[in-house]
Formats: sequence, C-alpha cells, structure tokens
Amino acid sequence: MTISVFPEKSKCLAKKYLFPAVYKLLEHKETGSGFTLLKAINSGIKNVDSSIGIYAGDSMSYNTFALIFDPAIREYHDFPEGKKHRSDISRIELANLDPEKRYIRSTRIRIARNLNNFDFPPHINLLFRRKLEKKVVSALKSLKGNFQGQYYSFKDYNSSKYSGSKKKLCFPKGDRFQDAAGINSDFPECRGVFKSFDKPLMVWVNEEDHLRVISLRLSADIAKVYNDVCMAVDKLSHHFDFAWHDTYGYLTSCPTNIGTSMRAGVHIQLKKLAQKRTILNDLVNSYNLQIRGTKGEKTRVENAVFDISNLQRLGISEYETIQNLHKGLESIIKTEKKL
Ligand code: CIR
Repeated sequence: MTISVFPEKSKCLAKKYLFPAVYKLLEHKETGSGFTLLKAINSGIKNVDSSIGIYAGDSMSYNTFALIFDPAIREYHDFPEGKKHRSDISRIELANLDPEKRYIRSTRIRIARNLNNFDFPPHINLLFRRKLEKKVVSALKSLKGNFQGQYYSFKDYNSSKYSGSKKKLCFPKGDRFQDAAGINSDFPECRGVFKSFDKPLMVWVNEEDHLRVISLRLSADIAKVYNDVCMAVDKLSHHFDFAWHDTYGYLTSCPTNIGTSMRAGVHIQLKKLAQKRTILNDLVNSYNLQIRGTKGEKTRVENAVFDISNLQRLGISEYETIQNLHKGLESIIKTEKKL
C-alpha cells in the first residue's frame, strides 16, 4: 500500500515507493533551505502521467529524502545498491561516421550543472536566482580564447526587442511537469543564454538546472562536439563548486538526469530503417540508446529524421557514453546502407 496523495491512476516511481511508513518518516522533514517532501512530489501529484514524479529542491534533497529518492533512482536508472558513479570527461578521438552528411544532420550534446550553495531551480527564490545569474554571467564573461561570447538576458523576452534569431536562441518556459515542480517561477526573470562567438556553444542559465552547457554542430563530428562541451564545463568548474554526490555523481533538479547529466545525440535520417522499425528499435535497444521525435521528446518522427541519443546517465562515464553512442550509430548506419 502506498500513500494516497497521488492520483489513483498514477504509476510514477515516487508513488510506488512512498509507503505509509516512509511518508510518516519524511512528511515533517525539511532540507536546510526548507524544501519538503510535498514540494518534491508536487509534479507527480499534479501530473498523473509522470514517470518518476519527484524533483530535488537543492543538493541536500537527495540525502534528506533518500528513503524515497534512492529506490526511485535505483529503479529508474537500473542502478544497483553499492555502486558509485564515476565521471570522466577526458578528450576523445573518434572517426567522423558520416563526413558526407548523408545520414547525420546534426550532433547535439548537453551537460547540466548546479551549484552546491544555491537552491535548485524548483526551489530557488527570485533574489537568489538573480544572485546566481550575476555570478554565472561574470564567470561566462571571463572565458578566454574561443569560448568568449555574449550573454543574452531574457529581460525583454516579451517585448518586440526579442524577435527573429534572438528569440530562437531562447529556451521556452518549462512544460507542465516542470511548472508543477516550481521551475517556471518568475519566468523569464533571471533567465538567459550565453553564446560563444567562435564556437557553436551555448549555456542556458536558470532553466531546469542552473547551467546547461550545449554544443551543437550541423555535422557528424561527435568527438568535436563532445570535446567542446567538456572543455567548456571544465573551464567553468574552476569558477564554481558543482553539486556532486558520492553515489549519484552530478546532481540535477530531475533525478532522471543525475550521473553524467549528459544527453548526447544526433538527428539522423534513416529512410530505409524508418520502414523497418523493429530492426531499428532492436539496434537502438542493444546499444542502450533512445529514439525521440524530430522536434524532441513526445514529438513525431518527420521525414524519417530520428533523434537518437544515450539512454543511460548514471553508472557510466561521459567518455564511455560517447564511445557507446558512436558504436551504436556506426552499426545503425551500416544497417541502413545494407538495406
Ligand atoms: C516525469 O516524472 O515523467 C517528469 N517529471 C519528467 C521526467 C523526465 N525528466 C526530464 O525531462 N528532465
């Protein structure tokens, strides 16, 4: 029996593991910054189709509410008890799988980071969001060499000043899951995007996580995209104390992203495999990858362009994730050529 705060039809993991005895132990607990169990599970309560249904309001949430986070994380990530996450963002060399761009249209990698001493986006208040933005922008502006760039604040997001390519740069307000989690509070205040001048590199500030470092190229050069994003994250790590957990690696607002916090993927056109979805699905599953629609999660595949990315984030290093993605895509392209 689990606790009845969740909708009857909900199948989320937070509900599954919130036994009455656990609820009793956690209901009056708070993290140092006042984050509570009910705030953590609000998104799961409001969204019956949640898969995990819980968010962290700060780095302490993972320990204070471990009785609910631990089993949900272990099941979601298939992460055995006793294992520890390990990070490795060392430089990688990999062959370009599709130099003629016959299949791979683009490669995008993002890595999320949160700062230890600030509440995470579901819980941070306007004053601290502002302080965080200031701190982050000052670090970003100090980046030297080809990571130098400009910060675009969303301050005038709703005015005519924000249009065309500038508006395209913005990340949108979060979805209903993020909204119920508190992530959209005061949007678009203190949000912004940093864009480097010489590299296709961006940093989203105050979206679902404090920082989301993103590298995107219209090519299949996975190694270049990966090396760029890791170098940027490494440079930023000299300015901040990133939230890190001995077991779970880098901590994020949503426990589905902990570990590497990395999503690395390509947009790839597979005209033949689009007609043989079982073969494609088997290949994708065997390399622990996932398919999303052309325009992201929960969208349709258009013109046989699939978004294929890593599924695993916890218990695998960044380096291994990229090696695995590369191997999987090599095999997918080989099969597409054969068909
Ligand atoms: C859920 O439980 O399904 C939602 N909270 C979303 C989980 C996926 N996480 C994410 O997009 N960051």
